[in-house]
Amino acid sequence: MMSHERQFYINGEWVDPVTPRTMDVINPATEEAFTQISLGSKADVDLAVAAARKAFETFSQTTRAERLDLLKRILAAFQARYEDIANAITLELGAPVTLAHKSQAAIGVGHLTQMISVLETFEFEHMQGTTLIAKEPIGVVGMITPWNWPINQITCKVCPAIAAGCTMVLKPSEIAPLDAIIFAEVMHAAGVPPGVFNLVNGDGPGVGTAMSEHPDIDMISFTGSTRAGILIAKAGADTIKRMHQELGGKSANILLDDVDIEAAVTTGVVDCFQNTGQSCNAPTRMFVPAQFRDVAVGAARRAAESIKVGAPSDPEVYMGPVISQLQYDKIQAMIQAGIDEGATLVTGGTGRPDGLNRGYYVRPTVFADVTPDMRIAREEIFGPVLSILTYETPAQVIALANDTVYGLAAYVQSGNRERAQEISRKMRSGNVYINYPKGDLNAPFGGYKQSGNGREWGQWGLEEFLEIKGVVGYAAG
Ligand code: TXE
Repeated sequence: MMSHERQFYINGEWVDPVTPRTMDVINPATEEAFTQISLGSKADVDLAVAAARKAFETFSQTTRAERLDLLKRILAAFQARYEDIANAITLELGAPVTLAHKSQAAIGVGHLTQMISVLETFEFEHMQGTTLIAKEPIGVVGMITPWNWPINQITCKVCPAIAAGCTMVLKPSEIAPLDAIIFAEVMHAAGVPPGVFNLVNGDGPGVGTAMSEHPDIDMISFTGSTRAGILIAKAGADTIKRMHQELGGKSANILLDDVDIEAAVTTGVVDCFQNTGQSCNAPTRMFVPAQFRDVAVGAARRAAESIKVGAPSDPEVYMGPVISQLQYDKIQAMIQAGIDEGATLVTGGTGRPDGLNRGYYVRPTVFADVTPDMRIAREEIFGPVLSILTYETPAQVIALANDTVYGLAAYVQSGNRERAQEISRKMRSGNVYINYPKGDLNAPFGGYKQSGNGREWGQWGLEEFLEIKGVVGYAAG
């Protein structure tokens, strides 16, 4: 194993925690601890923030060319450790090797590449008459990230922060911290100046709260549960920090009556169960025209039953275990709630899939005849559980899709692009995906309503890390 697992990366060096405290890291496929990390405290956060504050003095003054060069070096160093990062994500998250290599690690390269191209042409300042409008780095950023797409969430915060000229302290999820430790090694290998990037491992109440309250942190960029997002916002309120938050979701997938139902349902199921259903924008509420209910249910059953569930080391496996005992129990309770509330269990259900008695494996589960008031239609489950609802008219499905406290993503499937476009404009969500498109890393990513504040990815992500200054009278009038 790596030698840095029990250390933190502060001011360009690997250091021991101020007060030793360790936690086991569990492999969700075996339920066994395979290593330990250190959990930090406020004292470690103070050291990291002081280093970041000091480094900001010089890093904020670097040129675009210098930061471009740095991002290119980070990209090269990341590619050199690509296999290690993918393997770490398989070990700690239980992500199947194919997903870990082709999606989880790949998106890190995607964000780095995208940010290099954004930074090449981004306009940091312009004149508005005689007034200068200048966009400047916000300062020291605290980054708190979750475990479900760990390197995605780290890189989509770190890349724009570097591009902006910010310095940072990262606290990754304590249950999937290894990829972040390797990422810190990548930053070191790339020659990131001391103090620009710092890593402190720890839990939410300890390190997370210390960061949220810290008077020398100018902004928190957080991805995780709405529950933690509320606590972080409250803890940060006294210091008027900027709060960027990417929180939960309960995304609708609207199938219009002009679509190939069989195909649209099949892709909807496969997308919903990607990463074992542990994605904030998973299309978990599938809306089908009432007349196609039976066709849709049949297609969903076939799609769910053909998904290969098993050991993450098997390249043929699509669905590995969920991350933890806690998530496993939560998902089991939600499946039971669906049964108790009278939804039709189409396939799956509680308990482990046949033959998988060890590891946090969940059965790919589809419910039909779900009504909008049921818990499985309202709450984020974060597991492989799909709810199928029916509707009669386009106006009704728009209202149903928007009837949620969340507003992260919506999906629309139609044979008629104009109809899909019209619906996309009526969705109260930060993202809409029409006809299962290829991803766009320069599209803004983030939520309306209780799914969060602010946007990530590409130029939109970069804007988040900038203050705007107006210098009136900059030019002679
Ligand atoms: O997330 P937490 P959990 C949702 C999903 C899932 C649920 C629980 O519904 O079932 O969250 O997952 C840090 N102050 N999402 O409990 O607790 C924590 O240490 C500061 C949605 O694992 O939100 C970790 O680094 N920080 C999601 C990070 O927050 C705190 C991704 C996320 O952990 C904190 C993951 C506190 N008080 C889960 N409490 C998405 N939006 O993609 C926790 N943390």
